[in-house]
Amino acid sequence: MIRLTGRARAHSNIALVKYWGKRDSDLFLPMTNSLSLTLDALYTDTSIVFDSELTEDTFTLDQIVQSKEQTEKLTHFLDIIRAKAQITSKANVTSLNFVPTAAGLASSASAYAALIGACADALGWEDDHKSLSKLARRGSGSATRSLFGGFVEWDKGTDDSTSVAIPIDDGQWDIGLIVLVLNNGKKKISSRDGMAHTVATSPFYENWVKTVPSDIKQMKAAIYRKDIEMIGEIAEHNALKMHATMLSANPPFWYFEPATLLAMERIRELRQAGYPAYFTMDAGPNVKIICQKSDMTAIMDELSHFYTNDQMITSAAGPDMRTLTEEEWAESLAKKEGSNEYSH
Ligand code: 2P0
Repeated sequence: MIRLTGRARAHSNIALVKYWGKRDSDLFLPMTNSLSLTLDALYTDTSIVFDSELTEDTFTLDQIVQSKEQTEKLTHFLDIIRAKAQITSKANVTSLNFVPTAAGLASSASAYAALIGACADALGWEDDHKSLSKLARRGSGSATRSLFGGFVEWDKGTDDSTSVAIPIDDGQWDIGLIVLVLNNGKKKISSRDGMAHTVATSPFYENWVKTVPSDIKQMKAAIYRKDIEMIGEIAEHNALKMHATMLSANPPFWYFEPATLLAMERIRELRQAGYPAYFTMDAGPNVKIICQKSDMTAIMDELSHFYTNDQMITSAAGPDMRTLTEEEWAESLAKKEGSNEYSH
């Protein structure tokens, strides 16, 4: 019997210049570069055991054994890893999502970044985050960026070996993000389907592709200058451009809900009140506020008329993916079991 065990933690990320569309859906090569901020507050811990005696892969998420269908994507990903490692053993995968109560924010980004970290740990691979980001990409595009902390660019590259994440800045300065949880239900259209439909049918899509390079360039200059107004303005414009490609798809679709639009208005009001605060939205109704870390408490105060404390999750920039010791994994399990503060 051969058993190989590994464990890792990776944090979620929010794109400030979005990834929306693939040019190769098998290799997950994106149409454009994207750029994100990794979040300290949201992460996934994953443990994997490759075991030569197993007959199939199993996947347990937040202490619930997942169905065969729910395990399919994971198996597809593990097949890529097994081929690279030249092994055939099936695996038991256990993941814990650390996302504050009822946030509905579990992300495939932290999931696949933690999984590739755990695989590398189990297989004794050299800890090369860049190479691991390429492999995480094969599980989910946004996972490419979650290998690194702070601000991260995903270079679209020219092929499998060059489509990779690049750390830009550690984000350890006065920038933070508040996630406004407006609806924690499961989204109606997956990002994967939504982006494929947009690429295929939106007449605006080619303009999206044309304008992203300049958003990336300006965003990098803004980060370099730690210019929060400029970061926020580019991020808002970029998010709305992405959502406009969905409104112009045929048939059209959108992730916004009335509460989303209201939140956008309220963030504009925050700006009028003097806070540099900007919004961005992904493939769902929740709104993320980009702001100064030092303003987060005051902004939460202002917004407390409209939202409960549970609906506002504050985060600073998060760290790189890292492996976990056996003790740290045991602590995570205990935290999950013992705490009401976290749920799935
Ligand atoms: C992003 N999103 O850049 C964009 C913005 C959603 C909107 O990456 O098909 O779950 O697994 O590559 O990574 C969500 O897409 O899609 C996403 P796949 P993924 O964060």
